[in-house]
Amino acid sequence: MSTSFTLNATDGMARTGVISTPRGDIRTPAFMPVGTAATVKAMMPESVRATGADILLGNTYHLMLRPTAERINRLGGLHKFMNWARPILTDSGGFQVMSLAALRKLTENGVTFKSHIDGSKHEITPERSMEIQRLLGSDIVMAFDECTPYPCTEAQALESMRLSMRWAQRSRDAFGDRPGHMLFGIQQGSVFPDQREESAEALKKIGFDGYAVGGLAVGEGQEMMLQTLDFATDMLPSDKPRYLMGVGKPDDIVGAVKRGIDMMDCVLPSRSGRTAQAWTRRGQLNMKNARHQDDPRPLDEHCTCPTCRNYSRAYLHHVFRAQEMISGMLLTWHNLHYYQELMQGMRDAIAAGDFAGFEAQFHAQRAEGDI
Ligand code: PRF
Ligand code: ZN
Repeated sequence: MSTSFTLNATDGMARTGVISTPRGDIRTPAFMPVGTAATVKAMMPESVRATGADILLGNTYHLMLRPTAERINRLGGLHKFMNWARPILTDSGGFQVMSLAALRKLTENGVTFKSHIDGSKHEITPERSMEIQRLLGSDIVMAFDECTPYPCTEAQALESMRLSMRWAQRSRDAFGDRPGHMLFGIQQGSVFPDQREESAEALKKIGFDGYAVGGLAVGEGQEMMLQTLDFATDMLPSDKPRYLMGVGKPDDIVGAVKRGIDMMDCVLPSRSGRTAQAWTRRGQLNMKNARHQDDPRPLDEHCTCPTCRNYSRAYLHHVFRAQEMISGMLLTWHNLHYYQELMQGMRDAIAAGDFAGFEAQFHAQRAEGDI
């Protein structure tokens, strides 16, 4: 069985469609919860599905170190291992090496580093990354790249982007022909239009099943990120999925979809759930705050998630203060539900040809604030 991407409607640059895979459909624009260590922290997989997620993100870097890709493969692959039967996209490892590992060394061949867990020495090359993602059983495999740091000079960005494009070709060659699985290339080039163009042309020439925008949300700020997307997204083929890596806050996501992005991932809804941050239509709430301690209302009276249907702000405040595990569980569930509802709202608005109306309402509700 094969994979496909079908666009159902467009509204300006915004698009809605479906990526079909043997493990299920992915409705786009899609938000992918992050399941780094073979778990979306604090959530059972069936609960993640209940929030509306069609696909999860997993990480080459973490899983190769613990419990190792070979062990997961022997145990029947990542889907079976973590009890998630639907599609999984895996990141290729380089980005996580650069942000987490010690003694990193980048060469033409790949990257060597010491594990952040036990200090053991490892190497990832484009070929090894493809092998690990195959052993995991990933449905959407990411090419091996270097995420160019920000800020950097134009010369540094160019050198880094060209290395990533050579690695993209090696990733393509090593991936081979694997029906039912997709390989995505990753555009780099920092905030420079000519470099983004060169990168897009190199990737298109190699040919991928989807195209990611990498190297953004790395400190340039929202305005610069959206300015870069204004030109970068349109350089990528319109008949293939476009994935913005590691983004973001709800307003970043709305801005990215407006500019033609189909997929995103971010730790924010799950991570912030464990630090008492809740995301709602009216913005961000900090459940640590003493103002919630006598409040019998839910986080959001219009939210249909189990947290909002069954628990008060006073309870959420209490269990966070008492360091009870249910605190992270309830807030993560709500946050993931809110993110998925945001995506569904955008899919519906694009299908109805009223993304502008959706965007206006989104910003108006946030401007009202918590009441
Ligand atoms: N490359 C890869 N993974 C990533 C990024 C990237 O540029 C980013 C940048 N926001 C997040 N995750 N491979
Ligand atoms: Zn809720």
